[in-house]
Amino acid sequence: MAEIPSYDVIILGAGFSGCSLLYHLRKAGYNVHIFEKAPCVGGTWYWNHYPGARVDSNTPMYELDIPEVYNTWNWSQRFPDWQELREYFKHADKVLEVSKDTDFNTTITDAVWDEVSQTWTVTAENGKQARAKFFLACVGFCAKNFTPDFKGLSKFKGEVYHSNEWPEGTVDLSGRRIGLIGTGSTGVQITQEAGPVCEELFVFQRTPNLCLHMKQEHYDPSAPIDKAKYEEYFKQRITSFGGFLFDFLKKKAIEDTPEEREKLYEELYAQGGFQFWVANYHDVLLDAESNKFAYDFWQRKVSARIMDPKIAEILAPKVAPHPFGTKRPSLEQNYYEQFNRPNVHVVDVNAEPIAEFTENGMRTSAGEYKFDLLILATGFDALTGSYKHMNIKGINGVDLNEKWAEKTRTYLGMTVHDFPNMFFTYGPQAPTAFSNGPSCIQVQTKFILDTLNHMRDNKLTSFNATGDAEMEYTTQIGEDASMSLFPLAKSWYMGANIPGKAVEMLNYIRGLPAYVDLLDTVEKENWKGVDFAPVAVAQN
Ligand code: NA7
Repeated sequence: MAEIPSYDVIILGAGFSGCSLLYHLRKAGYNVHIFEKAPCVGGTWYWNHYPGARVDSNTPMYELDIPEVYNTWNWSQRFPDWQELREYFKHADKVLEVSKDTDFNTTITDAVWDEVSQTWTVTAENGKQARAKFFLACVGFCAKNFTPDFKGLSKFKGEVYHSNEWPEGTVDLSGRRIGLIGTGSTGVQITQEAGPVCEELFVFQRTPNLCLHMKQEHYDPSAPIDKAKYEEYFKQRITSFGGFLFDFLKKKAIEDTPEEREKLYEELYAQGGFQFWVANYHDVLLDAESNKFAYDFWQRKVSARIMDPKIAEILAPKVAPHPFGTKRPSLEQNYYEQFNRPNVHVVDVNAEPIAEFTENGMRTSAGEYKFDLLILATGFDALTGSYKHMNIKGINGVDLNEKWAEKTRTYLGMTVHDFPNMFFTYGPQAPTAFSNGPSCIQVQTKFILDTLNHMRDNKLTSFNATGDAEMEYTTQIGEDASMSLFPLAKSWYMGANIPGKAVEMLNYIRGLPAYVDLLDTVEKENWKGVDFAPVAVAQN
């Protein structure tokens, strides 16, 4: 075998997870190397820079729990935009020297486990190879774009961009005639930017987004901040369901009078952010009646902001399109007001389905809409899709994507049976979609570090989650979902946004504290569900 660089740990991706793991593993004495497709550190915030791109998790909770980074960084916004997030990652890189141990512009296509040497070999598109004992896939949960198979799309003569492949530099939206497909958080953010400056904007909506008010705040970056409190914040954030400093109430909605509920909803709504979602009554995502109370409040609030009642009925219908919060509610600043402008139109593609694209726009069953810029805010093959461009092969050449084709199976949302010494972070069957990213990553980083240290201390060569543990964990994910309202929405949480993809809960829905307890128990019980014995070489 030709000599190729060899490390203790190879990480794919230099976003929050990659930076967190690099920092902690390096500190523990491991020799770590990152491969990153982008030209710089930043993960999702390198790729997402369409007009208005902004995080929906609030600072200072949306950041790494690394003192060297947070002690030397102050945010200027409660919900930073992509420009500030890119600056943050530049800063993190400078402080942590991530670049020193990273190959940028390098897309790994293959990762193959070798039974004899008990190592992973990764191969990049450019032919570069490397080997390591541990392989950590930190590729993010929204890494594979989704563009629906629209009839005649190639006929369209104007510019076309998927939000996730936005060209560097600005595409000026001023004076443009824009067609925008999709009303997830991306579509909402783009609408807010385009509405005030474009000539005309057609927003093609399939499902209304039940958006919450962002309540943006701007901070004075030079104002003194008590960073001494941060260590406590980071401990506290992993004790709440969503990885924030707020949490669900202990009671059910029905335990309060209508007046008490109204008062609470008003307070939560006024706070802005995700409070109305994950600091609500604890049964809001489990009980249809509790959910309806919340939805009805939301509908009244939002429809009052839209001047035309017909448009209000499309954007905030009296009957909920799905239970509130079972598809991701986005945060908005003035989204609904855009539709009070004469140049901004919502087109309900359920009432008038998309027929085909034309040279000058798109035809629905009701007629042709003309525009010169088409924005596809049509989302991602979320969670499992992030691995689809890679051949990840475990014991006996078993292929990860083939294994997951019919049903996703993991242990702890971080490992897969027969893929020894491999972890993935912030991915399928973890609290990913319901957790503030850096909080979930904080928890997973600790578990990965503890596992590697356990193996080093005990001179163990490889670990492999057992098939039984994987089956039990995966079954539990499905059972939990069936007791909730989530299956009632066609969402990427359930893989239901991608035609042909298995519809199944792809997230751990018990919340971050339960996940922390589970990982602690696994460790205390000597890594229950994991075999550390050397894996047998295939006999056939
Ligand atoms: P999302 O949230 O997946 O939104 C995609 C949008 O595109 C959504 O409104 C979809 O409607 C719409 N869509 C997808 N396919 C079609 C077709 N064929 N016709 C019409 N409309 C379609 O992606 P985002 O980029 O906004 O956000 C992704 C995540 O990034 C976000 O949740 C945050 O966690 C950060 P649908 O709702 O499926 O009816």
